[in-house]
Amino acid sequence: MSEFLTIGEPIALFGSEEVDKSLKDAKYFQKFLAGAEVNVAVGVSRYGHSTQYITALGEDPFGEFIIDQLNENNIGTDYITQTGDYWTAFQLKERVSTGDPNIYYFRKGSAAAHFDAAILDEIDFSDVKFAHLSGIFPAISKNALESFRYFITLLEKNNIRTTFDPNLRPQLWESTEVMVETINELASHADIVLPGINEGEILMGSRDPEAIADFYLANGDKTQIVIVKLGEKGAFVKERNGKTFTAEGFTVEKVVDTVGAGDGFAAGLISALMENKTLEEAVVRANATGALAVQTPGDNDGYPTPQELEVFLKENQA
Ligand code: KDG
Repeated sequence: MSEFLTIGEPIALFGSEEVDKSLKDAKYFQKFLAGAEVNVAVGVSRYGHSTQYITALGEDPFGEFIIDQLNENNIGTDYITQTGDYWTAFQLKERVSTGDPNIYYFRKGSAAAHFDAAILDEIDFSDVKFAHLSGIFPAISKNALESFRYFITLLEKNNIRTTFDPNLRPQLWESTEVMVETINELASHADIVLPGINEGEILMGSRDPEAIADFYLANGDKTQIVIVKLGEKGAFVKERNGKTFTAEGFTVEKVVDTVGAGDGFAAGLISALMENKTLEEAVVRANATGALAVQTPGDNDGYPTPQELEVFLKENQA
């Protein structure tokens, strides 16, 4: 029994320790737990909430590494299956001094791509307050997409509140058209949709945050809130009742790695809403978690505990 659930593909990440060196020349790497949805689970768990992470892993060293990492982060593994037939995914990441790093995936045909949806029927939804969904898991295989759709029907049947982050990964989809159509259809099932401003442009053709929000409010009757992530500028929020606000981002002195900031944003938002904070407070926590995330080399190693968040807000809030 857990307050929070998510489904995804976890990845063993090897991040280069050498700044601005291509992977061809880099020699030294650090190993981390990665994967957009598992990042969110790490963030929510670090804020003190019980979580379960749903996936399939290989019976291999990376699968074992991921189980160890989930245990260390207090993330439940009740709905994880392991198979000797397929490998656990991994990825290599360059380190850059500015902008987003290049990432190379080794995930095609992975254990998660062969996820067996039968495990979804074993989920105990009784204490679940929130589920987080992202556009990555449904992109990794046709089987994962079908399992994802089935998971959505179970969430709807059990009246579970959901967030959906499009997390566009064009290299995982057969075409941009299929990606856009599928992501927007999946988004229509979410209570809260969390597009980034660049993603909004690809998904509905505008960089105007309010136009993006209006698009997702019209896209699905179920959607009550759209939060457009504006990077270091913070986030624009629009609710179904027409209320809008912008929450300013936090200034970060040194950005080490931008990957994982969006997942940290989701973790901050979800954890705060589970604690019955107001939407405004939740978006401040979301921005703060994203700002802390970019100051460390892994995806999720910068996500704070409640005490660390308090210190950060004290030092950084006007
Ligand atoms: O959001 C972070 C993810 O991009 C990273 O951890 C790897 O899940 C991943 C992906 O598919 O990009």
